[in-house]
Formats: sequence, C-alpha cells, structure tokens
Amino acid sequence: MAAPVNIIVGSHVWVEHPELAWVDGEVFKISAEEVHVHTTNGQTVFPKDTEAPPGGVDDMTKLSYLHEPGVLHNLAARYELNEIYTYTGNILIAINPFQRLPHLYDTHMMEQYKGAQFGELSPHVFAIADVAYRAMINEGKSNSILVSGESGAGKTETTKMLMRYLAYLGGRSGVEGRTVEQQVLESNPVLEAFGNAKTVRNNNSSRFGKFVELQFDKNGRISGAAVRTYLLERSRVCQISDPERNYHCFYLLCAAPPEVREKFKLGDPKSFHYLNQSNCYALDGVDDTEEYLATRRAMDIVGISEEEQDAIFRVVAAILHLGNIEFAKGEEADSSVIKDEKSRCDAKSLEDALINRVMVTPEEVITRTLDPVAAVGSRDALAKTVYSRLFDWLVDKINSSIGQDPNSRTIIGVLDIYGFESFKLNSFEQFCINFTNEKLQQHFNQHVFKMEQEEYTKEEINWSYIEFVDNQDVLDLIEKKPGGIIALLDEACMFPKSTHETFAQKLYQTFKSNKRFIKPKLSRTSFTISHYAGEVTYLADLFLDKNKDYVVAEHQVLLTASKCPFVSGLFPPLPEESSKSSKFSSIGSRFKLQLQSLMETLNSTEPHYIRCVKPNNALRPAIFENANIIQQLRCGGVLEAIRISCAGYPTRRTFYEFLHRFGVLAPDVLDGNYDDKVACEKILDKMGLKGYQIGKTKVFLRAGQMAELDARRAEVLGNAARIIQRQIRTYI
Ligand code: AOV
Ligand code: MG
Repeated sequence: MAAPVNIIVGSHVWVEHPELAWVDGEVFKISAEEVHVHTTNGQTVFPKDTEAPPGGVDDMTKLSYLHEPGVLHNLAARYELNEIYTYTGNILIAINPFQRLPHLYDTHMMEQYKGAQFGELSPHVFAIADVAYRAMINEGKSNSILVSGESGAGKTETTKMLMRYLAYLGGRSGVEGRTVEQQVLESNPVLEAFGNAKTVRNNNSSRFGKFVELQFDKNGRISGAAVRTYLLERSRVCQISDPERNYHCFYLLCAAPPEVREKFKLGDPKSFHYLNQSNCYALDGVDDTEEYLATRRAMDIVGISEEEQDAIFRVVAAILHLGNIEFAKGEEADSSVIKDEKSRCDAKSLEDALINRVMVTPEEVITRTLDPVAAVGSRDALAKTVYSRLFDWLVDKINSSIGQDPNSRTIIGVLDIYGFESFKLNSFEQFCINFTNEKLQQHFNQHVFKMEQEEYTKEEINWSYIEFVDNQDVLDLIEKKPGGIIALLDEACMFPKSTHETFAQKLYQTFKSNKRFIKPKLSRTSFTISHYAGEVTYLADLFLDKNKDYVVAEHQVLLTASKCPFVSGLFPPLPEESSKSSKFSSIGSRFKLQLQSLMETLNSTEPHYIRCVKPNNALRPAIFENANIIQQLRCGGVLEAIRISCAGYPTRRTFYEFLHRFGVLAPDVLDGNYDDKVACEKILDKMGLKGYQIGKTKVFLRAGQMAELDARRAEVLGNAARIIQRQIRTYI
C-alpha cells in the first residue's frame, strides 16, 4: 500500500480487514508510531498504512486514489444510489441490483443513449451497445460484446438489455408483425423456458451457453440472426438436488390450463420422480401458469406452429411419465420387468428398449437383459437424449425461422455463457463451464493486456510493464493435446477396463508436479484445479459416463419408429454401419472444438466487455458484500485493467486519422508542409496537452485527452453544427 497522505485526527480512512476485505473508520488519535482507528464495525485497530477515501466517479480510471479500497468504496457509494453501472475505461462494470429498475431501461432512456458520445451520459449497457453499433457502421467491422461474471451476476439480464437496444437501433420502426428483431428478442423466453432452471446460485440460471449473432445490412438494419448454443446440462433432466429445480418447462406445463393438463395426463409436479427429488416447486414471484402462456406466445412469434408447440409439450410430458417408470427384478438373473402396467406409451417396444441391451461383438449380436438398476440408467439416458434433441430442435427452428442474411458483412455478437461455478460437489458440467470461463478470461487478458503491451512495444513508446496473471497454464492442463485432462478422459472412455478410479489415478500421476493441479488428501477420485477464479474440486466419479455421447441403439430404433412424426424427426435414421455399434463420441472434445470456433469468431471482431458482479449471495437488493465483490474484481482482472488504463494510453489514432480529425484545430500546421508525425506533435503542443506519446505510426493519448480535443474541435466547428446534430438526434 502507498504511504499515508495527510492523515489527521477525524480523517475517514480505509483499513484492511481479514473477512470484510476493507472497512471504513475514523482516525481518533495519531502518535509518533501509530494511527488509531475506530472502524464502523466497532473495532479499534492500528493499521500500518492508511489513505483517505475518494469520492464517487463514473469511471474508475478517473479515481485519484487508485487501489482496492478506493475502487470498492466508489462502487459501494454508487450502488447505494442505484447507480449500478461504472466504467473502467472502456469496460463496463455492472452490479446486480436484484430489483427491477424499470426507468433505467425504458424507451426514453434508449432515445437518450442513441448516438450520444461515449462517456457523455452515465455509464450504461446501452452506451456499450451504442459504441459497438457505431463502430460497426463507421468502420465496417464486426463487433462483439462479451458479458461475463459468476453465476447469478446478471449476464443474461444484461444480454437481454443489449439485444433490446440493438433491436431498437437496427429495427424498422413502424413495421407491423413479426420482424426479425422481434423474433430475436422473443427467442430469449423460449430458450429460457427450456434451458434455464433454479440453482442454489440463481433462480433463473442458464444451463447452456449462448452466442447471438445479429446480422446487419449495409444500412445498419438487422437483416438476420443466428443463435449458437453450447452444451446444455443434461443430467438435470433426471437428477436434481434440493433446493434446486429441473428445467422451467416441466413446471410451467404442470401449471398449464386444465384442458392442456388433461390432454397430457399431468397433475401435481410432486407426483413426478424427475421433479420430486427436490422440495422446491414454486419460485418466488413467478407464476408458472402465466409463464406457460408467455412461453406459448413467444413461440408463436418465433414462428413455431401450433402443432409443433403441441408436439413439443407432448415430449416434455412424456419425459415426466417416462421418469415414473419403475423396474422390478425379473424372473431370470440380471433381468427386470416394468412395475407399473399403466404406462402410456407403446408399452411393448418401450419395455424392450428399456430392459434389454444389444451387444455387438465381432462374432455375433447378443441381446442381454438389464437388472433393475441398469434399467433405470437406461430410462434416464433415454430421457436425457430426448430432451437434449428437443432443445437442439428449438435452436434450429429459431434460426431457420428468423433467417440468416447471406449478404450481411458485419455482425454484432453477444455472448452470454454460464458463469464460473463452484459448488459443494462439482462434476463434469462444472468442469466444462469453468473451462469456458478460463477461455474467456484468456481472451480478456489477451485483449486488454497483451495487445496493449504489444502495441506499445511495436510503436516503441515508453511503457512500464504491468504484471498480470496469465492463465495459459490452466488451459494447457485442461485442453492440451495430447496429455491434457480432456485428452486423458477420452482415452479412459475408449479403454473398456477403465473406471473413474483408474482415470483419477492417471490424473494424479500425470499432473503430480503441475502447479494448477492438486490431489486432495485422502481422496481417491477427486481432483482440484486452481482456476483463475479460485480452486474447484471435481468429483471424477461420473466423468467417464458424462463424457460419452451416444444414443443407445435400442433407443435410436424405438424413437426413429415413433408414430409421432415430431419425435421420429428428432431421431433421423442413422447410416447402416453406425446404427449397430454405440460408437464413442466425446462431449468434452466436441465442446473444446466448439469453444475454439467461438474464439475464432470472437477474434475476428472488435470486442467490448461487460463484467457483471454479484453483490451478495442472498440474491437480495442493497447488500454490498465487500470481500465477495473484491474477489470477483480481482479474479476478473478488473483491477489490473484499471491500472493499465490509467498507466497507459487508452486512445490511439494513426497520424493520418489524427490529422484528418484535428487538423481544423491548427490550419497553419496543415499548411506548413510538415511531416505527419511533426504535424501531430505541433497540434498537440498548440492545444497545451501533456503526457501523450508519439509512436512510430500513431499518436497515443492519455485518458480524457481525446474528449478534450473533441470539445475544442466542436468549438472550432461552431455551434451551428452542434444544433443541427442535436435536432437530428431528436428526430431519428
Ligand atoms: P447470470 O446469467 O449471470 O447467471 P441472471 O442474468 O440470470 O444471472 O441474473 C440473476 C437474477 O438477478 C435475475 O433473475 C434478476 O432477478 C436479477 N438481475 C440481474 N440483472 C438485473 C438488472 N439489470 N435489473 C434487475 N434485476 C437484475 V448463470 O445464468 O446462473 O451464470 O448460468
Ligand atoms: Mg444466465
């Protein structure tokens, strides 16, 4: 910490605290050796070092005291006033308000942000979307907005606001009916009904990742859109733990109007095994009947027909009924029979598919019976397969219904992917989710830090390097080929004799001396990864099963033959040779490829970052937990980003761009026949700016200097121009 500045008795100061990170207090005595501080939580402490707190500012790079307590205090002061947004240079920090703030997002607000200069108005998601949109229009380049943060921090809500604003900018006002932008917006409730669920971290947690690509035509109008989704959590369909819930669609269907429930033979959600493993059925403030109707309306707009909607909900109901099928021991050893005779499907073929397993060996095809435990496994596998195909179908349908614009040259991508997760028990799903977050963290690091430093080096300007934590080593541990965890998992899955124990042993052996890998004492099947956001211990027990992705041959046959064309459509017949054997395909490896392709897309765009922060774990408004928040800021690299922005030169322009824009400030310089570099220098000097740097091809400005130059330029160009600009802004 820096040296004390002007501390006197009565000064308000920040003091480091083991649990609260920082507490504020008042100096009541200063002796030669010590400062005595009364803290607001009633303690008397003698900190070694103290500093005065700063006031609230809307951009942290403007803070005169730049350190953790200053940053924290600034955010807290703003949060108290419901100012949930704060900039750190170009990065937006959004603190979840956990309460509706309707005025913050109304049409009037959107009007204000439209075309407003960045930084002119209070920080806002709309401002970030506006910058991305203007950059796309002016530079003809694709942009992306990456929303990150831990589970429940507000990524999905933020994403929806971004999309609403972009639809407002790029929409066709006055056009009636189902427009592209309306369909894009309504795809959100549809996907949430089928892909979101209550977890202990978030009542509406996204259990899939989502990248929405808004395509624009040359006039800046939305002309198409594509939704890409990533790895839906499948296990939730059959297995939930208290107080979580299964996917929303199950509950809202159970709360549908009576005639619908009658049609699908549905009643109390408590009567279904897939729902009653947890005691949580209703959600605070959510009316499932209303949600059912809203989902149907959204499906209408997205372009899913009545018949299709019926078929979709029929499948949802069928999964609930399937989950209620129980098995008893059969007469022969290791066989089973279905307990309940009343099952409502084509009973014989379903029964066959559930209690038998066809084994293909090089010599012959054997039909083997399954014992009751294995039959339950078979039933659950069927439910998961059907549900995940249903989800994929919805995504495909949304995409084909909205339509893609093959002529679109620029896109704005919005990424909302599951946040970092660390539960008491973590499995393969958390492993994949946290892997994603490592990837995004690296993208952020690369963008903010590496690119910045490389640029300064390339331009040969003075720059003191700022250290940051690189997470390449965690990514190597996970995805390196060969030898990373995913590769070892695939190997284990292909080797018939491996078990989760042999897999875990292999990990312990391979990563004995890896700094990011820890073997928990006493454990034989769990392992800990030291992620950028903290340590997470994973239980390897189900990794092998969950990594294997194949549809059991009997299930495939059963579903392909379904009398319901919708269901058989979800399971098109497989080519001859692959239908017999259950060929291994790895979820982990496929996910890794998907992420790679996502990163390639992102790398071809100009990124903008929004960092969502969760102020407390109670999910309640007005609670600002210091230690919790500082941890998120540290992990997310926000603090380093602040240091970088302040220490560095956030704005840069090529000499040509600079002269083109600011030549009007000094026409004499332009006429003076100087070399571009010298001309730039002369203009900057004439404006009296200090601290900027001139590189080999670009001018580097300190934070705030660009705004100053712009203001001077506006003055020179005269008030007339400003008035016209304002009028245009009000009328379009
Ligand atoms: P997440 O997307 O980041 O978690 P959400 O966007 O679902 O988190 O936010 C969680 C909850 O916080 C929402 O359901 C709202 O109740 C509240 N919330 C978030 N942002 C706002 C806002 N701007 N205004 C009002 N309420 C808000 V996860 O999907 O779990 O990682 O996988
Ligand atoms: Mg979410």
